[in-house]
Amino acid sequence: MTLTDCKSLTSEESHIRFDWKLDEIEKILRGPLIDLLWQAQQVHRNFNSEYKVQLASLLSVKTGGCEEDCAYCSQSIHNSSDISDQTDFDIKGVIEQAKLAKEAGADRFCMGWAWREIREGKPFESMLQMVRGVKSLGLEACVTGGMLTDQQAKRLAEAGLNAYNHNLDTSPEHYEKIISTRTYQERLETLIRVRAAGITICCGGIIGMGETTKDRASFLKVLANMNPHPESVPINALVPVEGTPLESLEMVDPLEMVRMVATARILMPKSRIRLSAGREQLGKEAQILCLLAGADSIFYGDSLLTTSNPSVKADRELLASAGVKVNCK
Ligand code: SAM
Ligand code: DTB
Ligand code: SF4
Repeated sequence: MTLTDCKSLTSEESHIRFDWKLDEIEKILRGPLIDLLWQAQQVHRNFNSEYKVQLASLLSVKTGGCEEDCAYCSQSIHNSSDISDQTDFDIKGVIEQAKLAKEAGADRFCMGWAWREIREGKPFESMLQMVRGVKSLGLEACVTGGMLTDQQAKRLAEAGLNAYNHNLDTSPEHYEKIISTRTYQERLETLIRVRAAGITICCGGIIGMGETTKDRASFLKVLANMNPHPESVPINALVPVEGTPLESLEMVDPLEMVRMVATARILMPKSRIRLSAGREQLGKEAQILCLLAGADSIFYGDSLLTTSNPSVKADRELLASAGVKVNCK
């Protein structure tokens, strides 16, 4: 498939592939933006019957105090960001937040736990009850909580969990410059456990952490050669947080986000590509270009985990000005 061919996809080209080569991906990622956008749009429309944006709201259930040393993260004990440890075992309170998210129009409710792995006992039992509560509202439920055991994955599946978010964050090559306390291989094994339990995978990463274009291609290669592809792929732009080793990095060029989204769309035609952290810094026009490039999900709600997100009102206006429909069920 060449990027400069402005034609419709043939049936051969419409096959979903799991054997992408690094140089092919790099060529797509670096290609003329105008052709990249065209190609991504064709793939998107060819594989997805309607253009609808999924709205996923986020809530941090356990905030801060995390043992991992992710260089971008405000919640790591290795960093000196001003985030106080806080755990919310108040199941009713969490369900109440989910209800508000649903009333504001969300499809999916994602709950975050800042820790290395899911803890047995009260924390895990509360997590299961939260998942059941979110599901009872008719929302999709997603959890992100680090590593888990096969048994925990099974119990989450039984509670009705739709998706588990566990990011690879960057390329295998760049990874060790960002995190030392957990290996890439451990992340891949967690994803296999989630998949084996019958829960869909939400797996993506961050750009703007000092990686090269080749690193971005290499990161996308790992995702695109998973069979099946992750059902959701969050693409975050680094939000540089004070007190983290990456605090003084500059915000990534918005067009780099457009390129990442478009390439992810071409490689993983049916996955939900979520335009994630960093949207406040992107501006309206770049976000619309990302939608055009095939982003079909956003985090929706005034806050992410510890940083802010565009307001619900601003997002309603954005989606209306782009003329896209929301809600996926
Ligand atoms: N502790 C769990 C884990 O790491 O799997 C879940 C929470 S963690 C905060 C979820 C993801 O948020 C990270 O993997 C990373 O991709 C993204 N993230 C965290 N801080 C970020 C930042 N400052 N800018 C952009 N993305 C960020
Ligand atoms: C993902 O890829 N991005 C979300 C979600 N998964 C959990 C988190 C973004 C966090 C941004 C920084 C913060 O708010 O702390
Ligand atoms: Fe912990 Fe997740 Fe933050 Fe890493 S990204 S420090 S694992 S909360």
